[in-house]
Amino acid sequence: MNTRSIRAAFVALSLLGGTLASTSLTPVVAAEVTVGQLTISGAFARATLPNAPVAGGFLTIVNAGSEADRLIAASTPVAGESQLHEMKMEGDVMKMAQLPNGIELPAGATVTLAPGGLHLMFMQLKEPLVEGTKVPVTLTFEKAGTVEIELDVGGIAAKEPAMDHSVHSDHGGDAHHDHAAHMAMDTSGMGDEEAIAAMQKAMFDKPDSPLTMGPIVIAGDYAVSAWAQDGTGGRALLRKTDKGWAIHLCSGDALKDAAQLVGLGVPDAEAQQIAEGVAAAEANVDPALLKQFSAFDGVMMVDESVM
Ligand SMILES: [Cu+2]
Repeated sequence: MNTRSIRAAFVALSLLGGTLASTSLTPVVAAEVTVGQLTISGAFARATLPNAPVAGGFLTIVNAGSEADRLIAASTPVAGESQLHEMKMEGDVMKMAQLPNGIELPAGATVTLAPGGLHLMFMQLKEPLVEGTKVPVTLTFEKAGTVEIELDVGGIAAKEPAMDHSVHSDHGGDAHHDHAAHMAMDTSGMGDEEAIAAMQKAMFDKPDSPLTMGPIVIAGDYAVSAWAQDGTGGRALLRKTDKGWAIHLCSGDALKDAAQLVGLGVPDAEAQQIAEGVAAAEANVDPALLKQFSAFDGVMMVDESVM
């Protein structure tokens, strides 16, 4: 996953941050692991949907040495490829990028890989990450060498390792987490469609660039909603969680295709229902607007973007 920038993703992840901030988790405490002068703690990952293509890993590294070191690689048997990533806000645009030179660990410093900032990125996932399990990861440091750690898999929107209050994501991602606090809204008492529309309006709509919501198609705990704004647009795949509807990912035409929905983790029956529902609902939509719904290029994982 290379650099990708979209305002939509920023807005969407604000929503996740706001509504799923404190998911209850299995009470496990990530073990501390030491290699040379480095201590790694609070290692965790988020549970993923079946067929999710990517997942993130988070941890804290304390360099107690007098020399800088560098995290240069990560690998795990559960993913075809592992990368070191950063995610940061530039204005109101979210950017995620691979760090080809790794992650610098200055002497005496504590470096946190946390939602919203630096993270391990696991791609080509071979199996879903299941809450309550552990994922083995090998970290390679320039000087300290190689070490095996385990990530505790938390809930799908976990923001920190379960029960480990010594680790907080003080740097990385606070911009949108703070933002999220303002954007969190109570949609209890609303119907599903009304709640999704209201929350996307609350997130995206601006006086100088109004949001147009397209059809919203709901199947079980999944929904696809189309939106347009400023001559562009896309579709969002949402999941119903115990905290309400949350945007799982953003894309364009992939989200009107049953096979692609399945590939993105939606169960067969719901994928079929959504594809049929979108086709029916969009049959009457102005072609110019439809074109905007198709404008979103690729797939932006919002769950993983909350990193
Ligand atoms: Cu990433």
